[in-house]
Amino acid sequence: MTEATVTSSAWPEVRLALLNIVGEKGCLFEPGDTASYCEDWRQLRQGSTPAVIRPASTAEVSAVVRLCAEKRIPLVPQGGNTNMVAGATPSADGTEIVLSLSRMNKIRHLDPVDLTLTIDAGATLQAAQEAALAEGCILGLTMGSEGSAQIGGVLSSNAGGNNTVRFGNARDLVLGLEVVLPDGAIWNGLRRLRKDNTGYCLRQLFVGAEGTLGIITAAVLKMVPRPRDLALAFCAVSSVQAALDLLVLCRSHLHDSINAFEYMEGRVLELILKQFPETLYPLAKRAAHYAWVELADASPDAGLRDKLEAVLAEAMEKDLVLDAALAGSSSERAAIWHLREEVTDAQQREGASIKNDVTVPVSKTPEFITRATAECERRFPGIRVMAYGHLGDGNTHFNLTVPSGGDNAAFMKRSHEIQGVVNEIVHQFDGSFSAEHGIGTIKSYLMERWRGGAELDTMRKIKAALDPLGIMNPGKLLP
Ligand code: 2HG
Ligand code: ZN
Repeated sequence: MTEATVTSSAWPEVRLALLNIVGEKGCLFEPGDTASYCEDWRQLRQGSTPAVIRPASTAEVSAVVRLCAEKRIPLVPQGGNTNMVAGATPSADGTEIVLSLSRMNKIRHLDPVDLTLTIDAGATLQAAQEAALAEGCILGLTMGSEGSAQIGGVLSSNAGGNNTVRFGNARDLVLGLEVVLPDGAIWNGLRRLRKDNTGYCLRQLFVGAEGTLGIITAAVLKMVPRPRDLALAFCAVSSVQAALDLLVLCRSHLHDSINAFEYMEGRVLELILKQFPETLYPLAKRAAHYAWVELADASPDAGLRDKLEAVLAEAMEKDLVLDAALAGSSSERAAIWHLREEVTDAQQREGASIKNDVTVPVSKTPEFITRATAECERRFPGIRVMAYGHLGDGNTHFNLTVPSGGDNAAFMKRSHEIQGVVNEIVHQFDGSFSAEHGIGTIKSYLMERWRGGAELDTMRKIKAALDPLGIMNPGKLLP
């Protein structure tokens, strides 16, 4: 049981102790200063906190956690606050302290021979990528929010993104972690080893745990040599199935080079062009379905553009691809990716939207999209299905936008009912209701229904063993 100590008479003493640990610079107490930490960026949850604490070192994090454990004060770790499921938002009752990692943003070590980057949790993903690139390497993780998303949050939510098809999720990049445990102890597992077969894989317990088991303060991430040859095509394809057939064709010729394979329905692209009319559209005609195919190779002489053109020509003969634009320069490449990256903001501007970040086996994606679209349109007249995502991973963002002119609040009130319809279909395809965005506050109600029984029981036992006081990010992940 946690006590709402921050609202009690003990608070002045706690406040002083926090000031002693992190200093004035590390404490925000005024509502005007803490407000932006209290709301998720989608503005779905409005929390409240008496303090945002911003430690500058692992030792400070440890001292803050130790104090909070002693006083039974819940803590909400927060990175760049770009989470899709309100996983870093404090509760509304003002009893939880936000612990922001943003002042811990140093590169600790970078080794181009080991191909490892050791970095503080508060550094942004973009800063990590820039550091890697300066040594001729990259991190195999890229996403629209990388300028703000911080490494601790990226790992805690096991984020995915556009390169997962090649490099896996955030989880697959982690060789080592440093974690402050719920009693304040520091686990230094910052090992730069490719092989380390020594019992339970503790680091993977904290990746995807959404800060409910401890606070990630630093990580060792895998790098790869930077590609010296890249090819990117934006394709109009004849159907979702055609996009999938194109993926299979690309695999059979170019498997090792596929860096990204993304799909988008035509109506999603229309929404982007409506909300961002200045966006470049690189083809002569609009289409009902699109795919992005990116290839990368460490060799400058890989000839990827020619290889991609040859595969696209074959795909055109098979009527899979209707038209395609190949990026001829880095600015064209950026523009083509920009078209994909504007999707989240375009939906946000258009009005209320219910997100379903789902996966089914890759082979079932076309059938899933067709069935789920028909069912949603039948059950919720006027609803606008916005289906797109990481087809190479079977991960569809099956998002649902409010009917044109519809009431945003009334639509959002039906979230659970609408998600219920989608998730029943996901289940029929042996899929998952959360592919890469995690659970947070928004999706925790789904855990009982879809992960109940032995799986949820085991998760609860792990939580109770590591965080018996229940002070780490309460209300997230576990229902
Ligand atoms: C993407 O793939 C992100 O663009 C965001 O995962 C998806 O906004 C979304 O639902
Ligand atoms: Zn995504």
